[in-house]
Amino acid sequence: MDSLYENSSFILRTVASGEKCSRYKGNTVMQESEKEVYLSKRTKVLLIVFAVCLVFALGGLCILGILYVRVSVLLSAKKTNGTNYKEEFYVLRNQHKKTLEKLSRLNHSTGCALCAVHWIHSGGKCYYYSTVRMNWTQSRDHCVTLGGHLVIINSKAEQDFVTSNVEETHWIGLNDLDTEGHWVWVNNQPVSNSVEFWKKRENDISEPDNWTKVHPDGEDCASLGHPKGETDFWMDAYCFEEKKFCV
Ligand SMILES: *[C@@H]1O[C@H](CO)[C@@H](O)[C@H](O)[C@H]1NC(C)=O
Ligand SMILES: *[C@@H]1O[C@H](CO)[C@@H](O)[C@H](O)[C@H]1NC(C)=O
Ligand SMILES: *[C@@H]1O[C@H](CO)[C@@H](O)[C@H](O)[C@H]1NC(C)=O
Ligand SMILES: *[C@@H]1O[C@H](CO)[C@@H](O)[C@H](O)[C@H]1NC(C)=O
Ligand SMILES: [Ca+2]
Ligand SMILES: [Ca+2]
Repeated sequence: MDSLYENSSFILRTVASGEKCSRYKGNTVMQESEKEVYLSKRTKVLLIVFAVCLVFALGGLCILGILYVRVSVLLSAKKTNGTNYKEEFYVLRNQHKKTLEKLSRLNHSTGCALCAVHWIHSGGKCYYYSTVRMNWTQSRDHCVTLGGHLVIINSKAEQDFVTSNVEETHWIGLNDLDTEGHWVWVNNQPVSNSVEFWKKRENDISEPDNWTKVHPDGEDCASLGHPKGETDFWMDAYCFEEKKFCV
């Protein structure tokens, strides 16, 4: 009995332990199925997240594509615009160059005036005859403010042109203020022996005569003619005299 009891208890115990075991086994089975459910849920979530990401990525790509197309359209428009302006610029620059060449040819060949208003064109130079009278230094300085200088006569043609337009004595850009008897132009060039138009007198002293009868300092400034008489030759005169002038 005792042993039976013992046995039975053992059986019971084994049953109990078996139960435990089976319960345990059942537990593990349940856990595994839960795991499966859990895993599939996770997969679903992951899939959804992935899908959402995909949608977003596709949307982004679409937007990028649209932007790219727009920008490339704008860029190509600008490019054609730019090349158009470039071509236009080259055409205009060419025209400008040709016009300048034509002008310069006109300037040198014909006597076509390209001088400011009230200035007279001759031989590629512009001349201006003053309407006011000033002493020589004033005249010289005034010419500079007009953008020129007192006239410098370099040829017979120029002498003829300049004197053809004057009816009274005018200052020219010639003086011997620095060194008596050494006549220089306002550009510091000395008078050429071959190009000078001093008044010559057959039986009397020729110009420049440094006349001292009116003023003891003598005459140091050159003019066309004198206050009474011809104007187509040079004479030295008193620098303080007021005369018209050519520029
Ligand atoms: C060129 O540019 C001008 C000024 O930016 C604009 O008005 C014009 O529409 C453009 N032309 C083309 C063909 O893009
Ligand atoms: C024409 O000649 C004048 C006088 O020499 C000069 O000042 C002017 O610049 C010239 N004009 C052209 C277009 O060459
Ligand atoms: C001109 O006159 C001045 C003043 O009398 C005198 O100093 C000078 O030597 C004269 N020049 C000539 C070339 O006679
Ligand atoms: C010329 O005139 C100015 C202004 O009236 C005067 O200051 C200057 O001394 C004069 N020069 C001569 C050489 O007379
Ligand atoms: Ca003199
Ligand atoms: Ca004189």
